[in-house]
Amino acid sequence: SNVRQALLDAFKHADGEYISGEKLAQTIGCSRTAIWKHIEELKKDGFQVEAVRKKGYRLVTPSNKLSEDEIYLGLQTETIGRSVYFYESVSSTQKIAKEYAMNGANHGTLIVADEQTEGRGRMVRKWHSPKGTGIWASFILRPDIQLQHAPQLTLLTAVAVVLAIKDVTNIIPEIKWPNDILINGRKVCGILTELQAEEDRIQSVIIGIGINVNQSTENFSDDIQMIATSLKIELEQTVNRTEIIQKLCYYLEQLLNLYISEGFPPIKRLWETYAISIGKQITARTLKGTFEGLALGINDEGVLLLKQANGEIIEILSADIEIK
Ligand code: BTX
Repeated sequence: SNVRQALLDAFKHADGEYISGEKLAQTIGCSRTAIWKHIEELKKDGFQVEAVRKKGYRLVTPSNKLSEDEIYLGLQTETIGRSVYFYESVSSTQKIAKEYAMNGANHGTLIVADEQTEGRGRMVRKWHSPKGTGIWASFILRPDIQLQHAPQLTLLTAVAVVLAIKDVTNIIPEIKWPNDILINGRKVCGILTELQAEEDRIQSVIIGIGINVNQSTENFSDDIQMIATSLKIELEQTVNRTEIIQKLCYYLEQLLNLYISEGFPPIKRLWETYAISIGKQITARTLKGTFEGLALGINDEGVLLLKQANGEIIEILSADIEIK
């Protein structure tokens, strides 16, 4: 509601200081009883509000719950994330996003869930998405680009994720081509890009992003415990998911604007800044077979160039990469 949003805004501006009920009522333009009622509701929703006689109210910590209100509040964008839909639990945000896209959802629409029961990776792999700990999000984009350029959006998204994590935590993650974001060699985020096209025109691109934020090691299932990490594990403190989502929206919008106006080269340069696989000996497992060689870099299409032992340079469109 409006009062609720105004209240959150006021607390945000107060920056952890007390504000009296009277002042709140005045600024927001409602009764003190209404303020009290809305504060009770915030508490029910997991916000920690402290009330002290003669001082007033204070938001102790931003809640670590996700909500449409909170995401919307600190958003610094014009399109990305402006329409945001939050779900407590879904099968997969990709599936929901596809339904929204088919029903005409705007460019920039964001679907976020607190839990996914059937989170997916590439090639029908599973994506572990336990409740209350990560960011399980899908963005609907409607970029005016050619079909064959769509993989560039995965690389663009990887850069946006890196910058968002860097801003909030000061950790600088690394990108492993094409879609893994690693910290200390372990996967903190995966990106899944799916297209809906008619002939060679893109109807929509659904970009799925899974970021491990507040998991502890025990929260990871046995099969991924050795390969996965979370921001909390790396930083040794809880990280606010809403802030990461807001930054992610911000950088996605900035980078998309840059991409639309100047093409892929500036995105490629940024991507290369954070990429780890380049210049290394790698093994690439593709649907067509396994290839080994030196990763030379990516070309202007975002395709990985691999120099084999015999000197032949091959293009890798999609693969799982192992760095030696
Ligand atoms: P991927 O195929 O590159 O990676 C999948 C592999 O990563 C799995 O086989 C497993 O080994 C490992 N893995 C699974 N869960 C995790 C995890 N939480 N952290 C680290 N490693 C893990 C990557 O695919 C693309 C993932 C996209 C996920 C988002 S979440 C929102 C959206 N909805 C949805 O269903 N998928 C996307």
